[in-house]
Order: sequence, then C-alpha cells, then structure tokens
Amino acid sequence: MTEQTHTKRVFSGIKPSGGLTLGNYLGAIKRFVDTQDSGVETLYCVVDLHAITVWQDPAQLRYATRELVAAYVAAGLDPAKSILFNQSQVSAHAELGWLFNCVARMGWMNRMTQFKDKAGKNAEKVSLGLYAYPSLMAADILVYHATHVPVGEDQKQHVELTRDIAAKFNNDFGVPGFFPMPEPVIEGPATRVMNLRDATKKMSKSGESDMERINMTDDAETIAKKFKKARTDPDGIPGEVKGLDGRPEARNLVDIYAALSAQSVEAVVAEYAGAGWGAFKPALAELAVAKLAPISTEMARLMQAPDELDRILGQGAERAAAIATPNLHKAYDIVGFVRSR
Ligand code: AQP
Repeated sequence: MTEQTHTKRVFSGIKPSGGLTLGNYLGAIKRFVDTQDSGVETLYCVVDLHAITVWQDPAQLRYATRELVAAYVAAGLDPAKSILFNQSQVSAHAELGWLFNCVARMGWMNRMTQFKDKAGKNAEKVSLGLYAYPSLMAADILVYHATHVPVGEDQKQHVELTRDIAAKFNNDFGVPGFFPMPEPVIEGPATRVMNLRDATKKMSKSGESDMERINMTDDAETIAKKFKKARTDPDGIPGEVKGLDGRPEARNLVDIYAALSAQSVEAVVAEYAGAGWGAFKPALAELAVAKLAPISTEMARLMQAPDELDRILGQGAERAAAIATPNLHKAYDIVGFVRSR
C-alpha cells in the first residue's frame, strides 16, 4: 500500500470532571481559541468517556459537560467554525479505542506517569478504564486522522504513546501512513500551571483543596484571596529571568501573569523587577479577573439555556461522526472484520 499523506487537522479535548481551572484555560481552552482561525479544521471534544475513569456523580457529570461546552463558547470558540461535541455521542471513539487496546502493549501502558500519579498507592483498586485511558485518547485523535494536538505539558507522554500506537498499527497491518503521526503542540509560558499551595504539583480540577487552584468561575474576591495566600518565597521579582531558577512558586506566578497578559516572561520580569509579592500578587489578581470575569459571566448566561448547549453538542457530534465513522470502517476493513454493506 502506498503511503498516505494527511492534511493538517487539529483535535483536543477536556474532561468534564469538575470545575475548570486556570490551568485548563491557559493550557488548553485559550490555545484552542487561538488556533480557531488558522484556516485548519479544528475539533474540540468534551471527553466524557475519560471523565468516568474515576467516579462521577451522574447529575454532576451532566452539569460539568454543559459547563465545559459553555466555557468553550464563552471563551470564544464558535460552533460554526470548530466542531464542538461530547465524546460519548460519537461511538467511533470507543470502537477504535478497543482496537487500540489490542495494539498497545502492557509495557507501554505501564510507563504512563499520569496513571502512576492518579492511581498512587491504590493501583489495585482503580478502574481498568483509568489504566486504558491513553489508548482511548489515541483513538480520540486518530479516529479523525488528526495531525496536531494542542495540550498541556502533562499530556505530552500520551500523545507520544498515540504515535507509537499509530506506528504499530500501520506496521502490523502493512498500511504505511494510514494513521498519521500526530504532533503534540505545547507552546507558551503556561503549558504547566502549578498548584498555588505546592508548586511541585500541577493545578488540577480534582486537587484536594480549592485554595490550590483558580477556578474559571471564581469571583474577583476569591481570585484575589487565592493569589494572596499562594505560597511564595521571601524574595520578590528578580531583575532577570534566571533569578526565577529553583523558585517554582515564583516562576509559576510570573508564568501565569505572562500567559494572561500575552507577554513573554522576560517582559513581565522587566516590568516588575524588584517588586515584592505585596505589589505583584494584587496586579496578578486584577489581570486574572479582567480575563476570566467576562468568560464566567457569559458561561453563567449560557448555562441558563441547557437545550441550546445540548443542540451545539448534538450538531457537533453529527459533524464529527461524519469524519470518524468512515475512518473507523477503513480500520475495521484493514483489521479483517466482515462488515455487511
Ligand atoms: N495545570 C495545568 N496547566 C496547563 N495545562 C493543563 N491542563 C490541565 N491542567 C493543566 C490541560 O487541560 C487539558 C484538559 O485536561 P483534562 O481535564 O482533560 O485532564 P487533566 O490534565 O487530568 O486535567 P485536570 O484538571 O488535572 O483534571 P482532573 O483533576 O480531573 O484529572 C489538557 O490539555 C491538559 O494538558
């Protein structure tokens, strides 16, 4: 079989597993919006099948799914331009995911650091789905033959595994280039927004304390309080970027400022050189409120019309399935499944 070429197509997703954080906004949503007008087809998914790899209350899952599509739209994604949908409405994801469970090797999965972090000492008790998560993520990307995947730093290993799965499938079945080798797109100063109380950990929706994260829906007072209480060191903003080396808490706050203000870290350090946290933290809070408040206000408005949000997801799912289903069927034919036509 001759090698296939693939036109550029962007896919990414977020789990509806709770309130969205500033990490999700800067590491994912804001960057999705930035790519929307690049002239390339973009698909942004609410990955509900991934959310249930850990327990989700059904009513809360429905709420978080609608809240996430509301966040996409409120942040600037246009459902007429980007395909916005939830994963469970396009069954090809789960179907290709099963094929990939039979392609991926146990040894590969055992190396996934996110599974180790999430399972912790509890590896015997977590769901099989949590273990197989990266194989389903490979299917999410490859069912669209997507070539570019904007993600935060924490997802890089999963996109690399996706490449391994694509390569093994193409090689095992003698179909060079059938699946593309997708590229993780990890750019900007906030690809890893850290926990405000412990900057060795990333900011997560499901972290234990609400004080460790900024939620996209936090009000101005809460945002100011959380930044004020964020752990820092006694030194303020250094005169040069290298003065942030070995200071993860300081680096995190400066990175957040840079990402929110669309400036380089160098520019932020130059502007605040010598300032103490007492001056920097209120400026950071003000900036975060200026960026997040219009989005959260619009999210609240959109959440008043759940039928409209469901309609966006349904129409997106139809458009997504129109790409995914033929690709799945080709994969089924390659594998040797008999399909009645
Ligand atoms: N702290 C972060 N900094 C930068 N990017 C981040 N992302 C998540 N946290 C940060 C990026 O957001 C996208 C969607 O992530 P997800 O919700 O699907 O999964 P996650 O990475 O497991 O996010 P959370 O917040 O940690 O969720 P929970 O706590 O439910 O597991 C991805 O592109 C991710 O890189």
